[in-house]
Amino acid sequence: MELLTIPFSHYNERARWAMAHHRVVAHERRYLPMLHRAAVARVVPKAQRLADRTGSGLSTPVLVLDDGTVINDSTKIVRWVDATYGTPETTLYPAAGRESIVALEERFHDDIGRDTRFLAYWFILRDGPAFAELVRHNVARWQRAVFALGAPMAKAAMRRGFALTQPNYEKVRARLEAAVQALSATLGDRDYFVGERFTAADLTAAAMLSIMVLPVPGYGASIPDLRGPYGEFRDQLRATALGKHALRMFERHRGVAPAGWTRA
Ligand SMILES: N[C@@H](CCC(=O)N[C@@H](CS)C(=O)NCC(=O)O)C(=O)O
Repeated sequence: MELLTIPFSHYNERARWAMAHHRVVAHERRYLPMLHRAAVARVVPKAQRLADRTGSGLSTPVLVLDDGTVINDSTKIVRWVDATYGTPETTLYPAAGRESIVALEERFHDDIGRDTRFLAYWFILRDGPAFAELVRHNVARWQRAVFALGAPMAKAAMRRGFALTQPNYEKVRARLEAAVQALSATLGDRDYFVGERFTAADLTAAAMLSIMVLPVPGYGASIPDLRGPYGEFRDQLRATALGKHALRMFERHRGVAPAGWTRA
């Protein structure tokens, strides 16, 4: 099977992590933002291109099964992988906690994920060397060449697409800080969000926060050292209960890509 990704995106990390958890192997086809659109349009049928609260109809990740079935949403991918490969011991949705897990997952995906993505783009687009490094280490040479030509246009499109303005930055940062505080209080000093084991709620919380607490062990893309305002905000979040939970989940449960995982 194939997984189409924007490699450094946390929605993609979420799908990769669920696959690694169940030792499911794929060929990962990695694209830079904007270049992903043509690749996704080639495999996702028109009727299946549905925008949601966070992504366009051409968003990544997209999982293409060997029989041609296309699953183009990280939540659906996590559920499909778990239903297909999970056992009562390994499932990310143990029956006893399922309802709470699904509710938490939705909140992490819709709210935390949207805001951490905004902030990651906000910070990285203001740090030329870090952005160049992100591009250099994560995709094939032809994409780097195309991107070098179109970089100013692509950056402008991302600024427009995510409405990266100063007032929005202030609003999103305050909203994320409040959400992190509330979720830290919900978690308290427990290791996991639901019950005594690792579930899809923990995986999604950690994946959605990951790009704001990097580096974390096992992340499926190469991320530059975060300096300046990005690094300062990262340090602030790593000190919260939610930030510590994310680091703990990556340390304990992320592992490396299963043998046989390939990338282009
Ligand atoms: N609800 C989708 C959202 C995914 C999403 O927003 N993906 C971003 C990664 S940064 C993306 O591909 N954005 C580009 C686009 O929407 O065209 C999911 O969970 O898979």
